[in-house]
Amino acid sequence: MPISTTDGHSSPDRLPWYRSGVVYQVYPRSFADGDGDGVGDLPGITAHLGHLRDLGVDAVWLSPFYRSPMADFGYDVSDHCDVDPTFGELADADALIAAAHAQGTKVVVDFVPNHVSVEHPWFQDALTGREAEHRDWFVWRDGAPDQPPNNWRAAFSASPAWTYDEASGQHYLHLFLPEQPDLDWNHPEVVRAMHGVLRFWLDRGVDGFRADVVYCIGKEPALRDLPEDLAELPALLQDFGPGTHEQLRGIRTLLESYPGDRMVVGETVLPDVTTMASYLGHDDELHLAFNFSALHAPWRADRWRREIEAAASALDPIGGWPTWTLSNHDIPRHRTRLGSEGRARAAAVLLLTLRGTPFLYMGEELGLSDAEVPEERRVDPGGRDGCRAPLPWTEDPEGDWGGRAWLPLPPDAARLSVEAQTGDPTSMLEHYRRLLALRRATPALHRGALELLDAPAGVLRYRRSADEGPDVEVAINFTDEAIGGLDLSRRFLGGTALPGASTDPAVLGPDEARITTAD
Ligand code: TEU
Repeated sequence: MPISTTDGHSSPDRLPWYRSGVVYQVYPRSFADGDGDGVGDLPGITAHLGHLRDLGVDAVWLSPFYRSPMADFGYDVSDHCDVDPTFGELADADALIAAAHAQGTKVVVDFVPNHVSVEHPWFQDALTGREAEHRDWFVWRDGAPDQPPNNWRAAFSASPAWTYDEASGQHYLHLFLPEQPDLDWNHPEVVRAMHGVLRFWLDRGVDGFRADVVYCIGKEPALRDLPEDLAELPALLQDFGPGTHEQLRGIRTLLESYPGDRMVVGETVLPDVTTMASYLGHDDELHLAFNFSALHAPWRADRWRREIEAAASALDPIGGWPTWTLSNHDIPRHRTRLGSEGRARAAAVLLLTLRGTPFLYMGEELGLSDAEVPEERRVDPGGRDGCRAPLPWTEDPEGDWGGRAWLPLPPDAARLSVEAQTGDPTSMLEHYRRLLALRRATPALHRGALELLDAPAGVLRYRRSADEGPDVEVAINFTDEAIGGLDLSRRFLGGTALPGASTDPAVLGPDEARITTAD
């Protein structure tokens, strides 16, 4: 059954980078420490850009490095147009962008449109009273101190999404922490100011944005009570409706006024891919949207087959392009969720051979698991410290972090360090490098159509084909038992087996994934 027959663009030779490429997410606190204070920083990232080049990714997405009191580790921004001293200074951001571009790596920065920090001057002004210039930039409603204006509850707690301000006798809305007041995008000055933030970074040369919970910005002023299951977490799974679409069109127009393929990918934590796809509009809203349905799919061949079909049927009719992610800074790493290295290797083959843009999360190429974080060292209000552990670069990983890393290192850090894995063909790192090189060299893989093929239970099979280069077939065994009765006799291109290893053309071993060619 051919399910995706076009690459969505008339000229296959010129797919924009964000369709043909692979994006690598960096969480700046934990990528690399340039000054030995135990916390990652921008000079650390710049010094390690060679890792991204050697890995073979096309773009880096940087989680927030802006000025912030760090109540939500940077997702509470107090100055969008400056670098937090923890991470360096503005000149370090410029240097990072220049160095990335010099090696051909695109730069995507985080854009946090839904809320700011309580310490942002806009909110500080709003707190001065009902007549303040920036008062209406936020969402204020009347109500008795113990009577929140509606039934919405904030993320990371079961508490109301409202905090009462005694001085003015009103509540302000925060879908996340009380330290993250929501902006009111119904106010034209907010739109202008936030467009100014986009311009600031576009003018500094960034290639795109990852827009944090961007589907939340179009809230209707009525702010009606929600059914109980949605009220529990209105920031998630809530389709806020028409206001957001209008704002996204404005953002898209702004990006298109700049030369080059500037891109916005939305963090769309929505109930299904059809709702997710609606935020691409008619190719006039987001360029890409994260597929959280697939991110949360269990490791089963039939479930992944369904995710592939669902993404194609939601996106193909509108010319949208899929994205695939297995890990990020908000959920346990897939190596931890899947429970074995063998499965993580098969998952890498899946991620890097599907039709769509893969987003890697730093450290997955090392096969890192979540760190065990003892109670007394936990710092994130959302309980997400484990996946944010610092990366091991050398066989002295503690030393990479000045002997005082801000979080415990992941298990087995020395053995899984970049230094220890480099050049070892059996390592996860070399597995990722081989897969990324194959993907880049093979048009069928980075831009071709995808056709699902029949396969025995437990196996997922698909064919990728483009108008140039060989067709490629992928077969993945999602189980930990060998599965026979297959015909995989064609030329071995890659997979979980080592290059040169002998493979049985009729059998996929436990957790085996195999890429073969048609010729
Ligand atoms: O995440 C939004 C979001 O959906 C997360 O809250 C996620 O579902 C949750 O962490 C699961 O435990 C974005 C950012 O990625 C996250 O780091 C921020 O905390 C959040 O927005 C607020 O800006």
